[in-house]
Amino acid sequence: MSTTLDVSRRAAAQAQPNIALIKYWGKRDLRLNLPVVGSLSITLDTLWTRTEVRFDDALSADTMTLNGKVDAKQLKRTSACLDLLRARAGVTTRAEVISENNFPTGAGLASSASGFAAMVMAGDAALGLRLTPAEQSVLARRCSGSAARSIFGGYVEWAHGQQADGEDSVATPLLEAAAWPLSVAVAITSTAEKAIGSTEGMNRTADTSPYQQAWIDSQDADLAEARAAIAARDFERLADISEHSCLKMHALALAAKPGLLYWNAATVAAMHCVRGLRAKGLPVFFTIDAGPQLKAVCLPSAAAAVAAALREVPGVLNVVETGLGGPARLIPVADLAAA
Ligand code: 2P0
Repeated sequence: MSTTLDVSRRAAAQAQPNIALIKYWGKRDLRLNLPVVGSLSITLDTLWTRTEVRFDDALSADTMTLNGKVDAKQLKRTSACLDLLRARAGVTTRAEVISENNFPTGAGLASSASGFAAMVMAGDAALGLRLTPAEQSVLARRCSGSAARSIFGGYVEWAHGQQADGEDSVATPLLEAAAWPLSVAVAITSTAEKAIGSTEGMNRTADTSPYQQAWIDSQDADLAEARAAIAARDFERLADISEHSCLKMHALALAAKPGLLYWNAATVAAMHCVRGLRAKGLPVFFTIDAGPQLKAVCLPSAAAAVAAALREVPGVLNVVETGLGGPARLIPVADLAAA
């Protein structure tokens, strides 16, 4: 087995964050990063991570640069992800990783989803592994759970899986973005990095929340309901089940000890704003992840009114409008330098 590469190899990829409508929260295997529940998401369009991976035998250690700054904090997880790629290739060559996000990192905007999906795709190409998208999804899952979903575009389901080795806990695309193009308005209420990361939050929840088993037991019905709503392009049905899953996940986490409170005052005000718009007949619902941003999902006909209303909510700093996007993809290495 070769432990070095003959030449310096590099590739770049772009992936977009995804937003879960039926949430992932909880791990059944920490090492393999297997979830206690399946989840279902939409991949976004105009928010992205672009990542270049360059394997070079001259390097003595991996390096990670995020948005132009050396990022020591992300290096451990980056190296762990690169180790999975190196193991597949049978090499020990270290890599330089250069990554750019066009949105705030670590603030509940799913930067780890797009980040690790892009890294796996670029690393795969740089090493010439020729993985299938499903294999990329499995590797991305091990780096960050939600990254499994960002390999694909549109509507995506990440399966809980049955196998002990986790190889069937993989995302699959349900429907292309163009088949039911929804709009998303992200209300940014803070750009600070969250105090408690998702992994820590999930583990605390599993250890201390009295609702953990109820969460697990009710997930399959929620997934079936969301799948049916998407198949029927039934917005009201998708809205109801998505808000339910979001509020249930937060109720579960709020009941941990100590309770996990990811919302700020503006998040709650924005929830009331969206509920008010919906009561007036606008096709819109909210979802919120492990951070204070609110994502309003709506039919494109309502997008301008939803964004305008959220901009008026006290404490909302900015509203980013986007549609649904496609899968992760390779990009020319030069694109990153131009970003
Ligand atoms: C989700 N979240 O389904 C849920 C809802 C946040 C709330 O996936 O520990 O960064 O890397 O597997 O994927 C965020 O968790 O967690 C997340 P790890 P990840 O989108």
